[in-house]
Amino acid sequence: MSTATSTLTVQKVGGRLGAVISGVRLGGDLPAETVAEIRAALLAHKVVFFRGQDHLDEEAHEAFGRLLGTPVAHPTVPSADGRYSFPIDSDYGGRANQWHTDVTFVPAYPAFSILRAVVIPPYGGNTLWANTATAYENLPEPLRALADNLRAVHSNDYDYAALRPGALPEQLARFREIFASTKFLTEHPVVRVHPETGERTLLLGNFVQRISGLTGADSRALLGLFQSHVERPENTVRWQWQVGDVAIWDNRATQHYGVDDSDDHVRKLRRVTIDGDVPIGVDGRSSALLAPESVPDPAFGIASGSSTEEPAAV
Ligand SMILES: O=C(O)CCC(=O)C(=O)O
Ligand SMILES: [Fe+2]
Repeated sequence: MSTATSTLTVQKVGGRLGAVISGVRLGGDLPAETVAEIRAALLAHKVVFFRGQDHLDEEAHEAFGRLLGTPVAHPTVPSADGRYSFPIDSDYGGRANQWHTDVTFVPAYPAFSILRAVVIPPYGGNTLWANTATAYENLPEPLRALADNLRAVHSNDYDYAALRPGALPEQLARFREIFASTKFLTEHPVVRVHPETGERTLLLGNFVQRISGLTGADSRALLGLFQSHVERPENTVRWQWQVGDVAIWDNRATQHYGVDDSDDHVRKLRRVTIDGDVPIGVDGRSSALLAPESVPDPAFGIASGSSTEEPAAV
């Protein structure tokens, strides 16, 4: 399917999600009408791809991001160069080969991520995305009803060492000292009502530790069950990167997975994340920060007091 709009062409690449947008040079100076078209395509297709955006540097990448919202820093990984742009770099052992939604260990996790390919290996290193709205929609009714009533605890303090048996000691140290320097625990509804489209989405992924109120064994069984519906091949799209590609995903309606199959070849991407709001479940209840009790950075909706949402911190 291809739809021509005033300036852009949007071409679906997967049945459930994914579209290539052509006819646009991304940057901070796009007209509001073009930004509105990109945003509409992004909400409809969940992940959109742009080829040939080699002109973008860190600054222009961020400037384009500002057209979609406010860029946010990672809650625990400090920026080396004072930018919001975050490196996804094979040199740092940075492999994202777990199904996840970005930064769900804080309440108001990012709405969008914008990933730009800088160095791409000669083979492998594709990224997969899954549609968490169709994953929910295609569940049998009794499972949808069950999911609607569950909440789950997400944390950045996941079992990194066990997931990476080959990790070097310095990579494990980096994980502990940086990524998990502040241990966040956030309870989210398992079904999030999308704030812009109203769709119900499954809010899971690798930061989930357990389902609230269940034993570890019951949690694992149910998480495996729901997650298997997210990961079904029909529910995913796969992107083979070229240098200069940009992918933008709706982080509230997708999970993604960076395939770690390019051996020791260098792979470098940069990611800019755009702020999101605190999720709300089908019962109207918001997500809640369980730990830490006070955090300095209000950018993730984790500072209590001034928010109009239900207090996030408990
Ligand atoms: O390396 C990849 O393909 C995915 C990286 C990732 O998870 C992200 O940019 O959020
Ligand atoms: Fe990610």
